[in-house]
Amino acid sequence: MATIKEQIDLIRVEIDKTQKNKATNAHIGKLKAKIAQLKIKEEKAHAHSKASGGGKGFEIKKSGDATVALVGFPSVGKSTLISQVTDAHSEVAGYAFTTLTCIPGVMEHRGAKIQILDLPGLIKGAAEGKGRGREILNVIRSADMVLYIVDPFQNAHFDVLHRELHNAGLRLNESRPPVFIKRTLRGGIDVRTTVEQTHLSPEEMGEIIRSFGYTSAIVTLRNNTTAEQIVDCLAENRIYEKAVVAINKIDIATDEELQITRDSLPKDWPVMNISAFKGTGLEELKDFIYENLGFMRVFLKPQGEDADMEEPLIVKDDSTVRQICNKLHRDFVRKFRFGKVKGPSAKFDWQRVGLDHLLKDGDILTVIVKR
Ligand SMILES: Nc1nc2c(ncn2[C@@H]2O[C@H](COP(=O)(O)OP(=O)(O)OP(=O)(O)O)[C@@H](O)[C@H]2O)c(=O)[nH]1
Ligand SMILES: [Mg+2]
Repeated sequence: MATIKEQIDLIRVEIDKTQKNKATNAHIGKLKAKIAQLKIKEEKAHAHSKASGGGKGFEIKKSGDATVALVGFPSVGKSTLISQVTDAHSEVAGYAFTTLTCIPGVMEHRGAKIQILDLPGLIKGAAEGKGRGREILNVIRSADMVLYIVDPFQNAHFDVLHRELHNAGLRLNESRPPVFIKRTLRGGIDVRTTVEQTHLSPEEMGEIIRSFGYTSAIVTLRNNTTAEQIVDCLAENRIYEKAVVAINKIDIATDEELQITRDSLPKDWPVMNISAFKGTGLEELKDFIYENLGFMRVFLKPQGEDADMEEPLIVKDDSTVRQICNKLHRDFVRKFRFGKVKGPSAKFDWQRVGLDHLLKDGDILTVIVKR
């Protein structure tokens, strides 16, 4: 009997051998659904062996306003970088696998405290637990953003890594597919769509959905949906995360080598060039990280006092008054009466707002709570 991993590998080989076109889309979808199920089985088996004394995860305490995970092959310069931009010191050396555990550091920039995690060079097979891969992947999954470090002399590695993260359920710079599946008691698989479906027929969708144990469900589709998107919606371990890339070692790469590396990366991803060793581009990198994390500043004005214009609260740029309240004090949401806002999100100065009011960068906020 083949192990779960061998079964998954066999299916992957079959997917790779299958020509990708309209006629094979449903077949590939079924194979991917099968992989998703085998992985759920594998995770369960692993959790079981862990409970009986298996491997231990990296103990990482999240801190600061956001967490960024450094991801890259061995020797691309991850530790060199973290030692330059944070207060942490991580050993640097010219051989692979210098870093064996997760080393956290804090980078302070524009009022935000950003936790950066140095990780061992992730390698192929990590999703199956190779080279502490499972622990590394768990740290990446819980981060707010991935910062890929790419070495221009081994740029083929990006694809290998990216695929590894994809196999582990990480969807980087992708949005959650607009697919909604609701289990019902009877009626079979009822597909309702607002756009024309060219990838799969309703029967083919039904087959994938039934393979996840549903007999009746209402499926609502708002885009031309692929088999993989349906599987992503049904598999529970998908994580949608932001990712950016820094091409390192520009001090020893030619313009041509840098261009080739850039061309090997996804066209619409944020990318910049640095030399961690020489310190080139590192201030720009801090801005780049800050901006891609999507932060904004909210200034607080306690009732009857002046606003604190020195130390804004650093929050995600889609935050509402509720999120600010949660950050200030655990009782604030329960005791909330109303907020008052002056600034870009207010229609006029000191507009009265509720918990669901969306704030904007530079707002000044007063929160009024019940006594
Ligand atoms: N020329 C040059 N060398 C660099 C640069 N950044 C790192 N290096 C060198 O690359 C080698 C590996 O650097 P590390 O920072 O240890 O790499 P790592 O990614 O942490 O490697 P692992 O911990 O093994 O995964 C060291 O010899 C560094 O001095 C750079 O910007 N330019
Ligand atoms: Mg290292």
